Amino acid sequence: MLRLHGFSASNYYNVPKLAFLEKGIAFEEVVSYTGVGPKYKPEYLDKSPLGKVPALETEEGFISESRAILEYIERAYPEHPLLPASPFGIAKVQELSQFIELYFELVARRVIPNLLSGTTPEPNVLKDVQTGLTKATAALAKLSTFEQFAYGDKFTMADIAAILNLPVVRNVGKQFLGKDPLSEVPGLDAYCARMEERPHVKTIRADAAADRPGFMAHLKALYGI
Ligand SMILES: N[C@@H](CCC(=O)N[C@@H](CS)C(=O)NCC(=O)O)C(=O)O
Repeated sequence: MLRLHGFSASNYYNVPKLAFLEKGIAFEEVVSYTGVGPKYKPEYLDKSPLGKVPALETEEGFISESRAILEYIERAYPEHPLLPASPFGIAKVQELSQFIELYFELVARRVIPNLLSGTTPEPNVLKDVQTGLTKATAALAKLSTFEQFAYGDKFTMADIAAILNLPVVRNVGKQFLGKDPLSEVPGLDAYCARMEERPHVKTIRADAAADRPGFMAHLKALYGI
């Protein structure tokens, strides 16, 4: 059986996890928190070269990088597709997914250590984060109206990207920028509320909440934060 390594409080781990759930594919979860190295699970570096979560264990070997894992899942298990049929549709879903990851998640991620440790970000870092998120927020409405799904009339990988990454941006905005920048995107609040009603999204949220104390205890034990 496919074994997914990582932890449920991780948005990246939840990318393949939500894909498995939505596609109805059986998988096993193996808990590995971040911070692999000499003090914690050094063998994990053979699964994911930079020690990042998630890693997928298949009969042929390990795959790291959530995007590569998603592509593997989609090709190995074509039923209940998470991509449209047309080449153009596929490209648009990939475009939106990549946009969300590069220009929202990775920008907001710079201050996640502050969010987790309750510390104040460096002013220059915070300024960069604000500038990046403001630019991306204005551009997002050009890629999706969020009328039904993130792209088109079916649930796709773009919804997975939106569901898992945009809450991180909202949290960073509310905590450090004095507002949730995404509430300005037309249709997005209603879209997010609809997505939260999906049974598998509820599972992802419940598992993330249940995992958070374990993750925080791990951070304290490993890094003292
Ligand atoms: N590009 C990677 C990013 C994964 C990632 O950053 N995961 C975080 C947990 S949410 C992690 O493992 N961080 C530890 C580290 O970067 O050393 C992917 O898409 O899988």
